[in-house]
Amino acid sequence: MRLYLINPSNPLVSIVNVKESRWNRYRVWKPLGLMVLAGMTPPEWEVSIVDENLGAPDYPAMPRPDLVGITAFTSQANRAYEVAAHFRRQGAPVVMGGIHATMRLDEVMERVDSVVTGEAEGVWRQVLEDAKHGSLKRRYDGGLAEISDVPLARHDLLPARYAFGAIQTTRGCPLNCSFCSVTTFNGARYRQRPIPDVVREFQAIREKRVLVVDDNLVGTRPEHIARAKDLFRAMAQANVRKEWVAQVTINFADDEDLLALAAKAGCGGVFIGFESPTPEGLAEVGKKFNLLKGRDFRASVRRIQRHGILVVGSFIIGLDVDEPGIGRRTADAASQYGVDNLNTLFLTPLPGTRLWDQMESENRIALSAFPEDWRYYTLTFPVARYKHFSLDGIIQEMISCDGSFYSVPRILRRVWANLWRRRKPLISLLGNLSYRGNIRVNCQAYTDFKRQQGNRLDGVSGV
Ligand code: B12
Ligand code: SF4
Repeated sequence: MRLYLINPSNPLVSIVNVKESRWNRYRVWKPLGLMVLAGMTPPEWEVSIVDENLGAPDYPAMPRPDLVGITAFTSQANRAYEVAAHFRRQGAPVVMGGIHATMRLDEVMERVDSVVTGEAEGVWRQVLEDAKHGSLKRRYDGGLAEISDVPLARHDLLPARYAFGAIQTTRGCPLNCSFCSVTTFNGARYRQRPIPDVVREFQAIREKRVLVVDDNLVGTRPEHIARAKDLFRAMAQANVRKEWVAQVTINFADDEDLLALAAKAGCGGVFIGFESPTPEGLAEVGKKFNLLKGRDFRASVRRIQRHGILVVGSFIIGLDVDEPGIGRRTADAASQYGVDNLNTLFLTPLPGTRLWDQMESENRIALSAFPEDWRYYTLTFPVARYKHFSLDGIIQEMISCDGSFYSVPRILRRVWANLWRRRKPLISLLGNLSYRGNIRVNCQAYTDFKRQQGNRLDGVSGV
């Protein structure tokens, strides 16, 4: 039995070609969901994972499979449907799962033979059994998996062309920010995989560097933090020898022991969602958590960095409380907090979020010719009607934000500070130059976006 598991590309995101430059290896990330599915697939199935981000293969030249499984974030949905159509024309059954299939069930049902909603651990073997007997059901609902059932992912199946391996140690998030789909999809209960499984899986990863995909590696409550400490101790004890990066909330900074243990276990950098430079912005997205205990962001960031851990800050622009000048204000706040890199995104209504429900009810979703328009739901294009900005206005805010944070004097100041503190100055320089290089690519993307979508968006001038 032959199974293809496919991660479709979005050409607006997958502009990198790994063969062209070794540096591009740092911009493609492994499709862990498919590696987990492969980890649950019985040996009678011959499994191949196709990651189109490494280049789409010549599907017609490949042997006809007995089953095709496709994953997709919303931004990959168009391409997912193209790939599904190809295999269905060949007569191969197609099953789709993942976040988009779960949030847009009816749309996906029309385009594939079977849909798996939710986490797949509880139903995947049944799907394979049914496929083997030609009796696939139209829908399987995995709901939330028993966390101890999450298998070791198949880290051996993808080619050695990625800079980072990938692993997941927890699922779920209680914070339910308005723009985020994680609480709806993975639940509000924070679930932690057994520590021995995680350590064993780290040891099975060949790459030296690893992305921990958890939405919040350390969690928010004392018992979550205690478990994170146990995990880091176990990793250090087992000498896993990986340098890893992870997403955390700002409370990571509040516990010196936690920071020291994380650094000892190999933590090289963290992504933190600051979301907005204003308390009003944090209230709007529902992340007042960031402000608990009278938070001093600069001091928090410095505490993390003192352990040799780089901090990438993420912000959103286009909130209802944002006014002209928000781009510059965000860059200034990020510089003041002292983050090593800044990643700013457009407020984007993603299906299944509270923001989607709100914007849809207020008729504020500007790019809504679905499924075609999903390719713009990358958070790097303005797809909605923003309260205080025209389409051009919000793009200019983004350009001003990136231009200001990644100006040559600011980059030099950051690199100099890292040199002075002996804190990975070369990585800091390369990271900053890579983000600065992206500004040109982004500007070209905005120009193309306005050329292609300009007519449809002419009337978009705020709410
Ligand atoms: C790692 C990650 C990335 C990596 C992607 C690596 C990769 N190629 O997969 C990177 C950094 C590249 C990335 C990029 C983006 N991401 Co992202 N990312 C994540 C993150 C944190 C973890 C995903 C993961 O690996 N989970 C672990 C695996 C095991 O879980 P899973 O993929 O959900 O798979 C399970 C089930 O869904 C199901 N399943 C999945 N696929 C399939 C297929 C079949 C056939 C079946 C049966 C079942 C099945 O089975 C699996 C086991 O239970 C999620 C948050 C989250 N918790 O999901 C956001 C998330 C998926 N990303 C999100 C977004 C918005 C993006 C971006 C658009 C924007 C951005 N800048 O972040 C880009 C777009 C990339 C693109 N190509 O278009 C949103 C997506 C929402 C949506 N509706 O699409 C999420 C949910 C975060 C959020 N804030 O809401 N991301
Ligand atoms: S943005 Fe982060 S903190 Fe907020 S709900 Fe999503 S995963 Fe949780």
